[in-house]
Amino acid sequence: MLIIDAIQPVLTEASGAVVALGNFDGVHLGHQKVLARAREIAKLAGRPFGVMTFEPHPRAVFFPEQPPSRITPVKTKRRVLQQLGVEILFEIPFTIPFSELSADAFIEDILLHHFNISHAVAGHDFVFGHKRGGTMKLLRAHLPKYGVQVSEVAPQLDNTQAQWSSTRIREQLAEGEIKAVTKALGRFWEMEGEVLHGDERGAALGFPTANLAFGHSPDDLIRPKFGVYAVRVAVDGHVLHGVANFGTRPTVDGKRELLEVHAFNFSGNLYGKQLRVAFVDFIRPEKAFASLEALKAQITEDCVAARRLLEQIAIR
Ligand code: RBF
Ligand code: MG
Repeated sequence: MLIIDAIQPVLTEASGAVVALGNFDGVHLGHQKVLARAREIAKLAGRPFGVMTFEPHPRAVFFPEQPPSRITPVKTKRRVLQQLGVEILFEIPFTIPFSELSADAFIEDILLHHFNISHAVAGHDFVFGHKRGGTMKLLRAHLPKYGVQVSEVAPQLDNTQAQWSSTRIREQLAEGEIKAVTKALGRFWEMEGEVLHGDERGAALGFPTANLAFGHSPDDLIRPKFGVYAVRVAVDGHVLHGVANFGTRPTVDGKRELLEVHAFNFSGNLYGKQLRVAFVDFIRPEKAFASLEALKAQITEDCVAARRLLEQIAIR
């Protein structure tokens, strides 16, 4: 996958692409329909399959005081797009000055002049340009004059007739509704990062953990509900099963948010490694225990619950 992260005339290999347009945070099933359509059109036309998106997420630029809300950080989004067969990723740097570009200028300067697309594909509700003034209708009014086609993808509904939505996925993560999130994404939601040096207290408790911390800039990863989860951990190309706590550890007077992962049947050292932690199911909310003994007893039960939940996944 070729990543173009500047607004400049593209090289021949990226020219004439069939391009899906959108933010695609989460790359959920609704997004995947738009991507599948673009891929199909590209294949039939013998053109490159492209995606155009904006980085950082526009809401991080417009509302920097809001808490982090990314479902898929840029690294995850790129990986998922690549797995979906995307050949050219047009990753437009999103800034306030860029946001002031009119919808007409976006069409003429960016889509036509710089990126020279051959076909635009987007969801019915895609909007772009200054004050969200550009719509699918505007694309249809202008692009065909230049021989560029426009395809609109109808709303994709789940089994409750609701539209797949990034906003709803954010709410579900905040509520610990992991099954619903998995369904909407068509894969497990993940937190990923480098393992920190811990305080070894977990090992003293009998449950050594690998700990990940997450930043607080506006474009950082969204925080799921504080609590305990059954997880699958990818590290060094291996997959481990485990249990994880996301929260501040009120029992030991923790302050900052951490994801603490206890992997089953594993005794190696994970410090400094890159971990991808897939959330399989929610077990219980985090809480303050009266003693470390009480916490330890609860973690023992959490492990039993996690193993059972992970076994169910394995046989399906
Ligand atoms: N800490 C809490 O204060 N409350 C909890 O409910 C809690 N649950 C945990 C569940 C699991 C499966 C794990 C691995 C840790 C949990 N912790 C919890 C964090 C625990 O306090 C921490 O791992 C040790 O203090 C070592 O830092
Ligand atoms: Mg949408």
